[in-house]
Amino acid sequence: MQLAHWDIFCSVVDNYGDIGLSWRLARQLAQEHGLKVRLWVNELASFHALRPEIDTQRTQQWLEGVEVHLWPEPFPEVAPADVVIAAFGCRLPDNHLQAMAKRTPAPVWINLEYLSAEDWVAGCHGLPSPHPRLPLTQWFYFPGYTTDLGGLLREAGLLERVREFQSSPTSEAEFWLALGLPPRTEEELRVSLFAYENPAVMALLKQWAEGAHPTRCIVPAGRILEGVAHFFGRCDVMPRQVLRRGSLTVHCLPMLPQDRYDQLLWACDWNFVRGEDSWVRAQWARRPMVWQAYPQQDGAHWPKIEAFLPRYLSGLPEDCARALERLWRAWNAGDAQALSWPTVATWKTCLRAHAAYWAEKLAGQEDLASRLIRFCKSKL
Ligand code: TRH
Repeated sequence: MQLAHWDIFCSVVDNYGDIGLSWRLARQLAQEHGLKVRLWVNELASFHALRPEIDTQRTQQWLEGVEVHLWPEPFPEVAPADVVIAAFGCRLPDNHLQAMAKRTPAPVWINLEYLSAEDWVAGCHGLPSPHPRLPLTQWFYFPGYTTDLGGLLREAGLLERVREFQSSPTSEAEFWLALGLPPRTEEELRVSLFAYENPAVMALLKQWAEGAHPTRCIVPAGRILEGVAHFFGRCDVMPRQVLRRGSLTVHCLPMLPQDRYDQLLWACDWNFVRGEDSWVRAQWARRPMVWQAYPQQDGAHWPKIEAFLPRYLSGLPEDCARALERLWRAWNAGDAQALSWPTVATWKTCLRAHAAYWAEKLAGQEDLASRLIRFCKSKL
């Protein structure tokens, strides 16, 4: 088979998105396309947080058909694969680049970039970047929302599984039970909260606490927990702790295995997500979401928000779109004054229908893994 062997290199800098995405891609290439995939990761602790089956003491192991390697330093002499993916522009070991250059034919070398809805991305997707010294070309590959870009990660049958889960009261009830949460009541709102530190979290929790309807907020372990603890007058909170104030109940959970976290997004009425991978997953979840972009010091994340908002809001009634936009902006700016949950909450039904429409519309496009394979074949 052409291009049967793939290497994915992932350098975990901080957070979970890099390994979260690399893992999903590796698994999909192996399971759905029958490819032999090696995933090289420079540290296994983050991977273990998403996939507890990963043994952090082992330098080589198998998971769901993917050969997972701790990316050692120095890098051993390893025969390069047919396709080499440097996830998010990570730097490949020099000796491996040299081995790639000696190989005939040279591997198709991909720089898998971050997702952005900005216009400039279309001009860069698919561009070559020749190595300054070696006879090798790296290709820029940008995920994206339009057919001229690299697509979004989506496993086969994903939307069908989401729809089935959401239309089955038994699946949902079993899910909550397994998490140790009570069954949902008719009037209750369930929200998942995954976010970076955010000064506006106090205002958000206060608005839920003062709301007319009960809100149950599920918070997997992470950077927002300290703010949640402060709201309840505590220094910290423990996984499994349940906190109550007014109409609000908060369930603090340990970090969930990735597939289970995906289901949490399917099961909640609203999802607060961040970064890249949970943001994409929230879009597949067919439920309204609030996205916190990965904050960058120079404000480089704002153009990403500005580019995505009009795309996502298109088709919504004007007042509804503006209410959601204000909430997203306030959340990303950490602006407690500007944050108005009650205004957005009045649009609940409309926003839910829109989220389902958005997911179905996106799913009409070819997924990232299939497009990437076609792209690599075209570079042979
Ligand atoms: O962890 P993140 O903040 O990652 C970010 C982004 O990838 C960003 O682009 C990058 O530049 C920056 O890190 C350094 O958010 P993200 O992308 O949503 O990744 C989180 C992963 O964690 C995702 O795969 C879902 C997974 N997850 C679980 O498996 N269990 C959980 O309980 C939670 C909350 C998340």
